[in-house]
Amino acid sequence: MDLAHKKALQQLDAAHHLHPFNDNAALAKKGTRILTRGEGAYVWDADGNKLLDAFAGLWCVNIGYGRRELGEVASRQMTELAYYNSFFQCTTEPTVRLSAKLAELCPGDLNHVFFANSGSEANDTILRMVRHFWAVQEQPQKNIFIGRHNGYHGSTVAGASLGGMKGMHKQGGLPIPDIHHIEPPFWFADGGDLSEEEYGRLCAKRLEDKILELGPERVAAFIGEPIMGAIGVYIPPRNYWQEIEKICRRYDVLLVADEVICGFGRTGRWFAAEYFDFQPDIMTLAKGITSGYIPLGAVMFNDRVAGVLATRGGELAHGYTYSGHPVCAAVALENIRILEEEGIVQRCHDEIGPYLAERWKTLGEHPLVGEARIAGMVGALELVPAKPERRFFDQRGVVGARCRDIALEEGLILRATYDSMLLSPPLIWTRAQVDELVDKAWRALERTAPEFGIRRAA
Ligand code: PXG
Repeated sequence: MDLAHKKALQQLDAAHHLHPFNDNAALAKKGTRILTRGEGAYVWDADGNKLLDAFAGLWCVNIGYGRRELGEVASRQMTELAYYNSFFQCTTEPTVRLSAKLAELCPGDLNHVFFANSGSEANDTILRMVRHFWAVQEQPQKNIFIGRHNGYHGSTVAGASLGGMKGMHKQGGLPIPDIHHIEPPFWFADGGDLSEEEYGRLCAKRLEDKILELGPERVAAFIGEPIMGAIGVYIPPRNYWQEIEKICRRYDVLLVADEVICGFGRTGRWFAAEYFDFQPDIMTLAKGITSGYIPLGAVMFNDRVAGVLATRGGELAHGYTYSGHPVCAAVALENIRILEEEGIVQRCHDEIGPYLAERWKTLGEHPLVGEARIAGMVGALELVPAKPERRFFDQRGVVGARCRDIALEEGLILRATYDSMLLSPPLIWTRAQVDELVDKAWRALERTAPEFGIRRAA
């Protein structure tokens, strides 16, 4: 793209487009980065830079960029039947097929689906569906959701309320009533000298304490990301989710796993519920369900919830124009076909995941890195001022942002949350791309460290 064309687009963007989660005044001055093309593991920007995308867009491009098959099925479906709704007792073939496919893929008896267009909408659906589930069983007071501080469940009113991002709560009068939060597991900051198992039990106990404080007859559901993504890839102790599951069963609290980031292979298993070996009653899906090629979200729910809704629920007064959109469903089916037939999830589990983990951990040897954590194909580097102390920089986020910018100059897209450098690549990476990541990330660390008075490795 020539410079004049790029500048013209940037000016129009600055004049007319409010970007999500952005300081828009600063962005307008600097000029938006315009992406023009994607192929496999790489994207290109308007200046012609080829960038290794270690973040899969926004945790979503699981099969990588540029798979023509997805465009082809979308085109075919748009030509055949571009749209029909699933209201009015109607449906379409791709939507039916996707429902059955999801029921087959999801663990246990998560055999039922409600379609939305995003993870946020799916979580809004869950809030209403769960409260309705208890209300029709003569327990309308059992309406409290417990989430976690710093959790992320989307940007809609319910999604942002279920999430525990303080900055989001400040805007728009959130959280809405009857949503509470507990501290999440984050061993690096909070684990002290506890063993992984002790720490896992302690963190799960926070849920039990909160349920008892509120009264089990008031608590409808607990919602959490199996691995917390946006806040910085917090990977819980191995036993955490099993302990959480026991507590939910003990007090008859529904267990909701928000698998928007973790689903569709991110951990080397189809779902993180399998990675951590627990069984949710409800699951939120989005992102990897279509590898981000087209918007789609879904709520998976189990036979128990479905049974109550079917026998006592009456009409669920809830639905989106595009619930079960046939084009989105066709694209999701094709995405899942590729993941299955090309053995992509299995390969992450058996081969590329372990290789990525081994190489990612070597970055932990850098003086700027306090912890290199990873689970399957999702990880983080925690940048610290004084290794081996597990302590943050006084002003959080400055070093991380600088490291991210330098990585970009090196041709690598990493995301920074505060001073955690986040990794979530497409699942189709080769060993050569893992090596390229580690080389570029190491160079970024080497260039970042001295700017903040921290020594280089070499
Ligand atoms: N749940 C989880 C766990 C998510 O990560 C959502 C729900 C909401 O999905 P939608 O499709 O409505 O965006 C998400 C989304 C970030 C970032 O900065 C993360 C997300 C979205 C935007 C930014 O890491 N995750």
